[in-house]
Amino acid sequence: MRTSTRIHGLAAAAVIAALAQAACQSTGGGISAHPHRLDRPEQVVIGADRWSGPEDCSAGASIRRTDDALVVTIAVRDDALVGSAGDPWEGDSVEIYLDLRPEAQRDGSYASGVFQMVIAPALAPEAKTTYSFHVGENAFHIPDVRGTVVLSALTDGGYQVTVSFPLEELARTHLPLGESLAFDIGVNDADDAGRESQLMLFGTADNWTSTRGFHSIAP
Ligand SMILES: [Ca+2]
Ligand SMILES: [Ca+2]
Repeated sequence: MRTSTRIHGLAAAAVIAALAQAACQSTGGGISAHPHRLDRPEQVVIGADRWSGPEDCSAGASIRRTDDALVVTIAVRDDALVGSAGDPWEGDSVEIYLDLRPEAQRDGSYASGVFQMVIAPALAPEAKTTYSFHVGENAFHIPDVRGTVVLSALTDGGYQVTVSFPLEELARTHLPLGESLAFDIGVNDADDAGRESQLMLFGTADNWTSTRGFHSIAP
């Protein structure tokens, strides 16, 4: 039984990896292929005076549920790709915010069922995509959602990130995905050294400590 369970788990992981790979390749980094856009001045929540327009930094994002996973794809346009040796949000990177609590329990706080993920794309052939999970200011770093597949690829004029969370592990680590969830997407832009600006799809620069700006959808 044990062996069979493990094989089933590995097979599911392989399917999720294949889905993430397909999502990463299918859109080719095109922002316009995605329903959610980060390209308006009012979405610049950090460094408004340093953001020079969509060609400086903008993004398109989609979030969808498959049989086994919650898949988030973010295509970023950025005129200069710069990583960070320190905190990942100080370099070019994206942020995913998820609140899996039932709607009636979404009170703005970071509690069980809420987390943030920061993903820094691989900017050189030998580099690795790096990511970390965070939750609010009281418990800064939390365990990974096991089996999460994180891919990044350089595109014409930017990069693309695809993250596939296995539903089974989301439920084990946080809460089961219900009919709706609240989410947000952020993009950090460094063009020289350190973050110059941050765009947020729905919320504010306080997203890391308050869920009030998240947006509810039925994925
Ligand atoms: Ca830029
Ligand atoms: Ca940049």
